[in-house]
Amino acid sequence: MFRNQALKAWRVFPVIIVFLLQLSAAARAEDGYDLWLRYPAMERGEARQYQSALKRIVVPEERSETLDLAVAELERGLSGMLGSAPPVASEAKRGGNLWLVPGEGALPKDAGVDMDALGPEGYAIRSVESGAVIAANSDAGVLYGAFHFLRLMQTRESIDDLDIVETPSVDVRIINHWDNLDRTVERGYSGASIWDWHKLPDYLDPRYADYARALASLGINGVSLTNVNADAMALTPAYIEKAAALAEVFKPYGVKIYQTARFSAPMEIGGLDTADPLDPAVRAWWKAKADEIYEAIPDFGGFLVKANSEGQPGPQDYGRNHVDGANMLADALAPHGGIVMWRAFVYSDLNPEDRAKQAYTQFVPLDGKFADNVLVQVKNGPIDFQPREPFHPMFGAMPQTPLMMEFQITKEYLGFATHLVYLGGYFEEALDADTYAEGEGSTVAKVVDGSLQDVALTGVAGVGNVGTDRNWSGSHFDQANWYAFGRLAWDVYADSEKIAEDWARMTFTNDEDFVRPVVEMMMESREAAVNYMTPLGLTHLMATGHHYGPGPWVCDLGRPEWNPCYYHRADEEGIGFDRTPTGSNAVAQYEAPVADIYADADRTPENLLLWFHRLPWDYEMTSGRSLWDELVMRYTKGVAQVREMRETWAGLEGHIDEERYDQIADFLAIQEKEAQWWRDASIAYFQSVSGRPLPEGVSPPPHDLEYYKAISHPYAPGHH
Ligand code: BDP
Repeated sequence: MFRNQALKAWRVFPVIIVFLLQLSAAARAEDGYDLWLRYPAMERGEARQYQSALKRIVVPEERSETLDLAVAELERGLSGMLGSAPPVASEAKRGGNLWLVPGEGALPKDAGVDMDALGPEGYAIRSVESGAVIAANSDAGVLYGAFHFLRLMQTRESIDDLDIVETPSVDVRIINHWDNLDRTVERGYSGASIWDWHKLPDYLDPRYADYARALASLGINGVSLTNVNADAMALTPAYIEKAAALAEVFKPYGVKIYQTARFSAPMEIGGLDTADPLDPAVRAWWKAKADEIYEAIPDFGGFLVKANSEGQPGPQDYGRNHVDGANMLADALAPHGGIVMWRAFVYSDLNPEDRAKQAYTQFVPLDGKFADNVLVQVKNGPIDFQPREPFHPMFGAMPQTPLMMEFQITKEYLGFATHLVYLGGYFEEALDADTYAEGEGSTVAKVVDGSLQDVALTGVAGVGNVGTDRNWSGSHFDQANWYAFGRLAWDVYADSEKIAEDWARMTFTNDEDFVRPVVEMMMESREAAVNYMTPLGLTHLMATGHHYGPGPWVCDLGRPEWNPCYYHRADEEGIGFDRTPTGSNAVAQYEAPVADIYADADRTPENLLLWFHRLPWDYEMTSGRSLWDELVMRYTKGVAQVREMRETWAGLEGHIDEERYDQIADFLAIQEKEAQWWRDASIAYFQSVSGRPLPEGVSPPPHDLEYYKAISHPYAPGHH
């Protein structure tokens, strides 16, 4: 008997070891590094429907590195999901072929793909009699198609009867890194910069290729490497060589490298005594610099420039304007096919004009004067990535100038990495806004994709949220914001809820009991943040500098527009910024009827009310409550919404791996604590100015205003 038991133990032992090894591998895999590209095994029944259609991957024998990547991705995805990948072949057989077709030549006869309609980066995925084709005019297009095909399987959609045609809405789909050369990241909340400049060009961190792969999975085709508050050193030969090494890694993924150009670089690294854009020596310096860069990086994308804003140098330092500055750089890049992304985020403390008006005032008169290879990059709203802003009035107002959208993916003003705030709806709200520039239906999306005003060059930029954190984005849910950005940059008309659903399925599980509540929670999360931070159109109430936590009481900083008081203007009479004709008249920068609606408090959407209007505390809201009571209720509601999010999450334990589950649960607890802090501090402050009692049943802040004012976080991240 003893012998028997021993024998059995020996038999069981290896099984246990294998099991433990598998467990630890699974645990290792679920640290978020794999993003939405996880490809976990399907259940056998689920796999069956796909297996029979995937007997071989048919691809030309001679193929580029990019096509190799497409094949490798399919192999990786299919072996992960189905247990094994079909063989790669150069000949099709009777059934079960998945063709990768770069260019018309190799198309099966019955494919019926209109290749002309696909343009340079689009792709088609079509079922044919003996399988399916992924066809594109470029290898990058095939790679995008391969990712799309895998997504169908990842989200358990059918791959029978496919007839998908995808072309990107815009030409330039780019992540703007605000990364400094010392590896700090301005407004970065996910560790250090992923660019290890010190070890470049000789050491290529494997993360670079993993990053490029994730970008390609979304169709993102550009990254600008460094901070818009630029360091001229990035343009020195040593750093050009480093950037060239990165460009080599990114190229097969269809991703171009761009650089930020400090306007005063000719002085700082060129030894000139001016950076005047009309000075021939300055112009010659930039031309030579562009030649030098293209020598090292033949597919270099171009420059991103922040000029004459927040203390950055620019053409106005020499009495010139944005056109003079942008066109000088554009001239230098044009012979190489490069572009300039010239940012419209400009305002000055010396200018008493309402900050929300300054960009429009400076740029709109310059319409039509920019060179063909210049894109003017405009933030979604007229101030600065606030939890809610109206759309930027420049959209639609410069019919002869390509305007590029700039979103912020990193959550500078939305709770950093620990708050769960899904930005898909935020981005969509901006794109869907109707400018009325050419009559009803003139959405921002149509301005951005060039269909409204027929501009030649188009783009969407997102300020990235990627760093050295193992999970890339600082939190698992912040990956969704990167993901949603990419999908909306590809298709500016895409639905942010569908994107959230795809992301949740790919990132976590297809379990409906998980997906449904999670998508719902994501869709509500942004409103929750608006409520506990800046309800009813309030804006920029964050603490000074680092923007972490509330600071509505800050009124005495040197520059007017650094002060939350500048934005909320609360006193015992009322609250809000009058941007109607009786105030700054910023509403006049919008087309009719938008301008008329925003000028009328009764017609302005309540969620933008205090952005455009200064109103008495007893102004009656649609709820029937006074403005004061409504404000308090909104703050309170924001906290309740986060509490509900926490409860939702608590109900999902066991649906996903413990590692990610736990971190998300902990972060939601932080979010609730901080939402409460925002609410209490804001109510304490606004009550100190309004002098009004809290509505019945609402609990007062547990501390007095002085307590909240004294909270300080000098080392909050992302502030450099
Ligand atoms: C603001 C950030 C600041 C950036 C600036 C910009 O606070 O760090 O430099 O935008 O976009 O949101 O240039």
